Amino acid sequence: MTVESTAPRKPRRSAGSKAGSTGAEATDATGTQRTTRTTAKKTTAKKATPAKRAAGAGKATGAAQTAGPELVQLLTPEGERVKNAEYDGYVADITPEELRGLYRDMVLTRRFDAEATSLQRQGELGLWASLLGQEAAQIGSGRATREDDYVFPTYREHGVAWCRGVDPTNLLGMFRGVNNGGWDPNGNNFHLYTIVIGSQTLHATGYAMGVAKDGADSAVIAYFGDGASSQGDVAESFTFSAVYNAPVVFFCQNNQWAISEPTEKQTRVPLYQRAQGYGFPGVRVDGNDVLACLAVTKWALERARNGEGPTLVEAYTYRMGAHTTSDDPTRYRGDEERQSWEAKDPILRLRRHLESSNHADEGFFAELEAESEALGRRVREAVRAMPDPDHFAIFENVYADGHALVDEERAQFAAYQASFADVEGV
Ligand SMILES: Cc1ncc(C[n+]2csc(CCOP(=O)(O)OP(=O)(O)O)c2C)c(N)n1
Ligand SMILES: [Mg+2]
Repeated sequence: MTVESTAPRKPRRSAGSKAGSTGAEATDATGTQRTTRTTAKKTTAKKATPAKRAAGAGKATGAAQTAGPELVQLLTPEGERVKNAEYDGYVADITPEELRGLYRDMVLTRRFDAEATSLQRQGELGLWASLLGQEAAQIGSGRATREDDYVFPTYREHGVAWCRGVDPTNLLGMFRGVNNGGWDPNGNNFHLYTIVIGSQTLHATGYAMGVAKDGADSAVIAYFGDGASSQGDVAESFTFSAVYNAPVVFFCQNNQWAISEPTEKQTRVPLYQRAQGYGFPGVRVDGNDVLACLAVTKWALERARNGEGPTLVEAYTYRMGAHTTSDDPTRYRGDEERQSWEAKDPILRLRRHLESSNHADEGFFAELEAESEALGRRVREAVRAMPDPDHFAIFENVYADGHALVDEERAQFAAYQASFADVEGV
């Protein structure tokens, strides 16, 4: 059984109940209980090198990545299509052309993301949060949404933005520091990036409650991370969406890390199981399997549209790169962990499937490569051409009708600017 229903069930062995265990226990993706941090450290410490010890619990997070009874998977890492009675129906009519489309989405998103990372290194952006490794989770779920659905992202949802039709160059303005957002959220029903961790789940819940009151049959989807799951905002969103039966999907990308904190420090149980306590279903999907992410998100959105309320989807994936360009992951995790996830690369897996099913030929891949190059060029040129904002623009969108404090701050800033008037060359 993959879906956590709200029906009463046999109690699970409670976390940390095993005699003599000093650490919490959680069920991993293989469906077996694993002992987290404290005991994991003890058992691995013997052979661990200093670097491995520094990675600490990270070793445990990297260990449990094979498909198990809890993980919904439709494509194996080798690209083999596996049957799933519950979710096959949601992708049963997918055409080879659509499969190629998903592949193209992932390749172009990765290319855009790599370009943005390079642009940050070249000083063109102040910061970048890479989605490397999370392409399937984002493209699968993003392509499951309908035009009239509304999406509330974090700051890493570049693939979802792509699916919503937001021009990728628009994502870069905020990271360059030339605007406060970069796109009209209502243009594509894709809210602005949200940096305050977890807060967008509340925005999404409130919005979804409004959708229900309007009697619309659209749905709302909120993206957040494993670390965000510890935020009070997320807990409140779960409570409110449940009791108001709001048409919202909570899409948690469990990329195993919240900056330097491993997921197992956020929770004693797999994250998807949290939903049960709030009275709605939770499901864990292979976040590196674009087809499974598409199917599971379609199912969850359908529930929302049918008036069945919220769903929690935990996309089990991995952040292949640094948290942001300001982060150095070698300080808290080892290479082996990344290598184990490289073998499950979301793009490679779909490519293997396309090739073994004869759904794509060399010409397709070559054309896509050329398209990627062109996208990279377009993004570079667009960023370099972004004009600096008017220095006073920052004061314009704080309040609709002006505010005394903002007026005061504007005046202070004007005086500060004026103080440079006699400095040569300024
Ligand atoms: C309320 C709040 N607390 C702390 C931070 C600093 N912060 C930025 S990203 C981050 C980690 C988030 O991890 P996760 O939710 O797993 O998302 P990921 O970055 O892995 O996608 C933290 C703590 C913040 N932006 N907002
Ligand atoms: Mg995370």
